[in-house]
Amino acid sequence: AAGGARVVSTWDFGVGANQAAWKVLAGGGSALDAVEAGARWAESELCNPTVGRCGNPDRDGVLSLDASIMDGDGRCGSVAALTDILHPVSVARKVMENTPHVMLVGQGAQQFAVAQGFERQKLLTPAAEKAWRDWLKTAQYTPEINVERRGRPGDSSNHDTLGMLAIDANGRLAGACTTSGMAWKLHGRVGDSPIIGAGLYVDNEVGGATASGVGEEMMRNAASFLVVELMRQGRSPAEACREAIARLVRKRPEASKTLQVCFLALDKHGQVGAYALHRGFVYAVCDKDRQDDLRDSASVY
Ligand code: SD4
Repeated sequence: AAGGARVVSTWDFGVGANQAAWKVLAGGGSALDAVEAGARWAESELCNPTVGRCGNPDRDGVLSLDASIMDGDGRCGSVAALTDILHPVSVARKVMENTPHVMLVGQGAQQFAVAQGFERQKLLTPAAEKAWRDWLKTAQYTPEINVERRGRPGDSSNHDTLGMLAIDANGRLAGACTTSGMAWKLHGRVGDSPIIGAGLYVDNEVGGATASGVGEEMMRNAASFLVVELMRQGRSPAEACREAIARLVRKRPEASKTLQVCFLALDKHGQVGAYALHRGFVYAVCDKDRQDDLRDSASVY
């Protein structure tokens, strides 16, 4: 049933997320259901300091989650600065399906989630709270390149924001993005992940793109939209990602030396491409031939 279905995800924990999504695709399910399942896997996984319940909090010690979901037909939904709800991606899907809106934030998003049957629960883990207390000793906000990839002490796996794109057996595309954002961000800060066009964009006519890294850079450039539009003009997914990164470097040559930005794209034919500012970005590809393919992205630096 899976045919030409394929799912791709950011970072090495994308392998596990892809496998959760693949169960849906292999059963003939939709790309939309697949990316939701994959993102939910990442949100529950223990222990990822940049996604879901294990995420690091903001500088006030509050764990606030951002997520988005988009179908290739243009439907989309997102939540930002959501607290105490385990599955932001599923709340984003409810925003898409059960409201006339695209995005809900903060208290309103939580209120909506509870009204939709999601349970409120305390999410901040003792490890994240300890990391925050350690951070408070210096309280310096200087995002390090790929810092999340190193995971926590004693945690051998590497993680970061999950961006996922899928194409199903019927050639329909969908994407999802879920994150706890930049650790130690200002309370109320929203990143690119829940912003349609910045952290995620999908169009059945062309393909989809998603991003990871310092979200402010993607938001300045409507970056995922840019990658999709470059593909629309004929670039391959890899070329489109590379050109979007090149534009970022041209605009902010100094900042781009110290910040990480990573793009991942999938076109409507199932072709995959990626590009990053700095070395270290990896992405996972899963289809009927191979379910645990992990690839290194090319980069500028
Ligand atoms: C953000 N892009 O909130 C996300 C964070 C990320 O590794 O990808 N972190 O800016």
